[in-house]
Amino acid sequence: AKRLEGKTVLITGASSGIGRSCAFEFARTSPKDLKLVLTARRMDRLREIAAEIQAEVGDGVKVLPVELDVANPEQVRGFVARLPEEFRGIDVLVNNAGLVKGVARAPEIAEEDINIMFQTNVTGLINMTQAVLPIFKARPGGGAGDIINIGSIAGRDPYAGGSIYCATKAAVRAFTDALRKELIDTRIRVMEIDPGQVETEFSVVRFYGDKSKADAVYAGCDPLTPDDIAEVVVFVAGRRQNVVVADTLIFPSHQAAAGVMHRKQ
Ligand code: NDP
Ligand code: 8X3
Repeated sequence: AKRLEGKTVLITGASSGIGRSCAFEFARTSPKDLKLVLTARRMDRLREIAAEIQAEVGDGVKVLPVELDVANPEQVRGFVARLPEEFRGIDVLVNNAGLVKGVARAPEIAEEDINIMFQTNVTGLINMTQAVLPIFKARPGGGAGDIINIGSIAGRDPYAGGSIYCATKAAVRAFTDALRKELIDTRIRVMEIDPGQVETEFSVVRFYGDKSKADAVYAGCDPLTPDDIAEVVVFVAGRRQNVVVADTLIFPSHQAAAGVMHRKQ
């Protein structure tokens, strides 16, 4: 907890699921002195989450909800400069915003779905990283700060009906690994956390709002909760500065690959 004291943490996609859980987990782990910048498109959700966090942990944590569409490069470009000065010294960037659309096979995938997945999961994550890196690089000794990218088992184990989503997460992995190499002469830690099956709004988004199709994904399974992933995110951010938890893969116990899932009958 001490290692996170005084830090400013920026989370993308904090309005739901893993990002929301990360906000709570950082606040609970470092309730005395922490700043949280929570971003997503849905401001009403972010405001509620900010109020809930504040009610739970009090004034030691300052929470700033900010509307940000990571798929909009212009919004991302101006984002850091628009932050109030007390929130600008970002120490930890959690690149979590992401989504999947549909289960179509390659010939049938809608162009719109291809674009939104790449613009959010890949270009958005890259643009956010570019927006925040100058703050990290300005620190003494070549720079310091944490970039925590949320990848997926889908980036390592591509499956039928997920070609685009899997390709976006493979791209995240390649970008993460290359960036870690580029920043080898700094104290900037570039880390990736790859969840397996987590029950969030992810499948509701995948099935365009059809809750019954989303629920079927988790039928007979005991998926991870977003809090399970948030605990790992906060763990890696809280290690001694010289410790880089570069790469993590997290499954629920019934899962052993993207499509290897034991279901109760
Ligand atoms: P949720 O749908 O619950 O949350 C996704 C978050 O991303 C929301 O807060 C949403 O906010 C935000 N988001 C989506 N598009 C944008 C955008 N253009 N700009 C800003 N924010 C955006 O899903 P999860 O919590 O499961 O997903 C979080 C991450 O975890 C994603 O990167 C996903 O790929 C990854 N992941 C999920 C797994 C799972 O099984 N659930 C497994 C492995 C990885 P809003 O709509 O308000 O903008
Ligand atoms: C989410 C996991 O396997 O449903 O990234 O695509 S999967």
